[in-house]
Amino acid sequence: MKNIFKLSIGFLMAAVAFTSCNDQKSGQSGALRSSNAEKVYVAPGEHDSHYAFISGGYSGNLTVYGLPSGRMFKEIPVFSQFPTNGYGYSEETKPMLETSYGFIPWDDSHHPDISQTNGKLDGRWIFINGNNTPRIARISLTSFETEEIIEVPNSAGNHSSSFITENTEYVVAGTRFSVPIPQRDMAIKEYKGNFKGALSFISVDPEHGHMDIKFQVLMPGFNYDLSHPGRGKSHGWFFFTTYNTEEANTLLEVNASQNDKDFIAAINWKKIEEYVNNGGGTMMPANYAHNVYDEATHNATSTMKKEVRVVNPAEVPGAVYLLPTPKSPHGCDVDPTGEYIVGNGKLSANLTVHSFTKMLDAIENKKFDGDAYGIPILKFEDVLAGSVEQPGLGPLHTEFDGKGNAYTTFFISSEVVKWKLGTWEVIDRKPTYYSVGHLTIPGGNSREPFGKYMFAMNKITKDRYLPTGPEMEHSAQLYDISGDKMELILDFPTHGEPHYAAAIPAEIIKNNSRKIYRLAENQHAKKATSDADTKVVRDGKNVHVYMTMIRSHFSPDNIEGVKVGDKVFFHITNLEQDFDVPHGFAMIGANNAELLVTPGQTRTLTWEPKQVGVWPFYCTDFCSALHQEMQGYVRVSPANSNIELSWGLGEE
Ligand code: RUQ
Ligand code: CUA
Repeated sequence: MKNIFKLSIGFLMAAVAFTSCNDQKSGQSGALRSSNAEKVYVAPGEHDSHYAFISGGYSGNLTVYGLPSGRMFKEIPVFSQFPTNGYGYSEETKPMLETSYGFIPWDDSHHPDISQTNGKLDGRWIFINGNNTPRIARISLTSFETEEIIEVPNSAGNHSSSFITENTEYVVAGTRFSVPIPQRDMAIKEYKGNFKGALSFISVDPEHGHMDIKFQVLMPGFNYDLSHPGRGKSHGWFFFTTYNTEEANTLLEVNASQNDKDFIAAINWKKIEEYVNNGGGTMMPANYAHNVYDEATHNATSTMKKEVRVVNPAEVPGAVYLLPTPKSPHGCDVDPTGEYIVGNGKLSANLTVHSFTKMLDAIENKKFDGDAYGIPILKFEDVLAGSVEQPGLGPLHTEFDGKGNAYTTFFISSEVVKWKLGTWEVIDRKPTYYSVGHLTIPGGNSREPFGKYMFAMNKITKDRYLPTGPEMEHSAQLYDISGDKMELILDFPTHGEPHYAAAIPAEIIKNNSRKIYRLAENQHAKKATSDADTKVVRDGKNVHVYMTMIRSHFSPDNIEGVKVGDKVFFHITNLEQDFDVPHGFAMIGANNAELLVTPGQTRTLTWEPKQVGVWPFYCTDFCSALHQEMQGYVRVSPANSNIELSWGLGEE
């Protein structure tokens, strides 16, 4: 009684304190207002209105959240092995992580982007870049599985990626580090003038989504930081921010901050595409992996590609221009109309906005200010649309709400600032906790944003949550942006380091979500689609087990005749044809991970028994009342034993 009393008094006092605070500065404390709690409350059993796909950064993966609840639904493995379901461990998925450097079990993923048709999110696929070992992945938004990964040659630090054009003609990947192209042994201090930056245009097959590098533009040796497609009137162009136009190779924090202005590189990809379609460009020897997962065979294959088409900008006059942009710009964002190109100069006091119309005019009238390696530099004043004066410190990224407003994050002053396109006036600012990087508005990178929610992804968490040792998960903050002022309505933790995120209304995706794989359509060469198909076959030292799983047994569940030194391949098919009934498989002493096999799917785990004995396996996913009974044994005999292979289920 007493405690309840104390609690309610405390609550009242807090409520009073926050209300008065709100009156004074319409502030950050809004999160505690009960009307805000209602805004994010999704009652048990109800669904969220939006999906958010948040990059996992150094987890290498992609996480799926619901908005407005901030609940995490799934982690989709992309560039990293994922013991939770065996991705990158099973024989079927290992080829997804092949590269020209061999098998790579990890990457650093940054910028997810959802496929578009006519500049609108179509919800078919989501693309994301591997930053460290340059790769682009395509993930199906039907199965929520990674279906394809293509390595990007001639690239290093694949950061100005992966952004797509408005009909998903291309997914574009730009290099952060310039490097010798082709790679060769040379002195680092000879960087300037010799290294190059490759901007890769990867075509996407409109029906199946298959990726192919159409061409790479070999640019001067700057750092290409971020990029965005033109849209609407500027469709056909692509814009990249650059820094280190000084081409320094050491102590970049000083040496790459010398120039008053770096550039936004504007690439007329339509023009280059036409040139390439007419046979332009040069085929250059290369070596890069192209990994494709086939949903019908449940298998991935990896192919090494041996050449890539490169284009020198000098070969295609009128295709590449440089727009001077103050000081080491990071984000490069294009508004929904395609008219404004926002460059966020990290060290600049103002935000610079270029005009696409003025850019075309400056090109037409040759308003140049010299060139860099033959690429015309447009006159700053002649392309400038306007600037937002002193909006904050350390601008990073900008998104749009489709109502004529832009929202920019400021890392140093830890805030999101809302400003008006065209008048450049600041309308609102709200703090973020703390040191915000990217922000996302559903569809905020398309012609039709859904300007109801915005969330900020912060780099530093500190006291926002209960402490969890020296490392805290990063935090996101959700704002209601439907009114004039932004209102903070929720804090939620994220996983890894979210760089960008892509979000979309749930209706566009949820009805297409796959429920099962049809057994009748399973084309896996080693499937067993009924207990009658199960068998164990010896091929020299390789033993192939064709196994099935169904509530609540494996077939076979007893296997004898395996020997030390054998390599056992468990090819396991889940016979369930019911939504959300995976079974797991784990084998004692296996040097990899479990398998989580979804209904109708076949997966293979390799096990190399090292010790004589009788060794159990079991189902890892609590699938039924008799889940604990879902188990079996493999008898392992000495290498020289002559025990014949035998297997069975239900034999006494
Ligand atoms: S970055 S926090 Cu990798 Cu997109 Cu700007
Ligand atoms: Cu199958 Cu537990």
